[in-house]
Amino acid sequence: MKRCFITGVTGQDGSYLAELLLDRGDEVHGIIRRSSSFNTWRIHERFQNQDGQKKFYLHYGDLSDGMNLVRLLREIQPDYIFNLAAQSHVRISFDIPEYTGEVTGLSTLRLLEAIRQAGLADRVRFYQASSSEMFGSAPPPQSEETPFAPRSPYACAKAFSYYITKNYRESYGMFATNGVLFNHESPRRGENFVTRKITLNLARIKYGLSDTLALGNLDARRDWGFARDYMEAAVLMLEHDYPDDFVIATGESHSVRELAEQAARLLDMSIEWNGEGRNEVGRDAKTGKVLIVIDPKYFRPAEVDHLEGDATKAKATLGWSPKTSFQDLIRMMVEHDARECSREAYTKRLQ
Ligand code: NAP
Ligand code: G4F
Repeated sequence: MKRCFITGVTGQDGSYLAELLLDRGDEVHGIIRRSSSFNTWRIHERFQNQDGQKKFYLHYGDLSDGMNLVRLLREIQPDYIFNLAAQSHVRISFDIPEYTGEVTGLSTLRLLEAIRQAGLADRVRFYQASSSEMFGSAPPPQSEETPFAPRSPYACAKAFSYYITKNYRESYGMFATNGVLFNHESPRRGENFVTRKITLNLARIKYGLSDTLALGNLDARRDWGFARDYMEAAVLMLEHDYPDDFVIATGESHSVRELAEQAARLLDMSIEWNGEGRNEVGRDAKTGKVLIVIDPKYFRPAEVDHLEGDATKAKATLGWSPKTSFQDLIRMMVEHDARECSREAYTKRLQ
């Protein structure tokens, strides 16, 4: 049984990771922020009614509060620390660059220092949620050997976190590992990331809950995997004999346009594209109705055009490989969102 400490437990990855660890019989401690709206929906249903077997504990905390982190680590004495907390939205990082640098970058240093202050540097295993966004404009396929070329305040902050994690490994001999994860999605993905935005909003259109979906760059390509598969990799990294840096990816990329077409097909709609640039629209081929429009507010000041990872090292060293295909992932998300929208449409009809 391992005692695990997760920052970002209320997020997509944190909720899958907590489940995986609890299912193995581990004890899980997560930090949650006091926020104006209740933000525990991903973990609320799953872990609230503890059955006596599951050891899940939530503590108030914030990555910007170092003293609190030291106190929590002293009290909890974790074996594993997973640092998943971040301002994780790339587009939004251009609006709040300083805040993103503080939370997504500097806070990793704060947590690593808290580990030292709590006297845990010799025994704790630390996982840093690094990101394929750090590769930025570097051409695909990207692997552990690819030099970083970050294109956003978010990616720059993640690069700082990556290097400081490596630095604490080299300077203090800490077991500190970077998981450099390519995009991973699920029905629990935040609604303003492009996969979920598409599956949810096309389902809303299908059930008459909205009219159109506004998107930005349709031609960006991403390597999209399933979040739970990727959290399995995070656990394997901390169970490995030594700390290191690992790329986690499917090795396959698709454009935003292909993603929208695939999601629409699963909802029995077929998209036909007309026009160019900002005037391009996606119409329902059967009815001619406009389903998708372009809104420049979703363009980024600097875009990452093509991410496609090479996870050969993780496969060879950790024995990890993705279990879920792109098609199955999008199907899972569309089915989830269609169910939710159908229920909402039914309730509206009754009112
Ligand atoms: P997410 O759903 O946006 O979750 C982010 C988490 O960080 C939330 O639990 C959030 O808490 C927490 N958080 C934000 N600021 C905090 C602060 N100041 N103090 C404490 N907690 C704070 O992100 P995700 O998709 O699960 O990703 C997890 C991590 O992996 C992130 O670091 C992300 O940058 C990185 N990553 C993600 C991907 C991906 O494709 N998903 C790929 C590579 C790397 P609240 O609920 O209170 O907001
Ligand atoms: O879904 P996205 O916002 O994800 P992005 O920027 O790749 O970042 C995600 O993956 C990273 C790993 O590489 C994580 F580190 C990060 O935390 C986050 O989880 O956008 C994907 C692509 C972009 O090229 C974007 O320009 O989709 C394009 N896009 C087109 N229309 C859109 C939209 N993105 C969003 N969010 N919303 C749109 O309307």
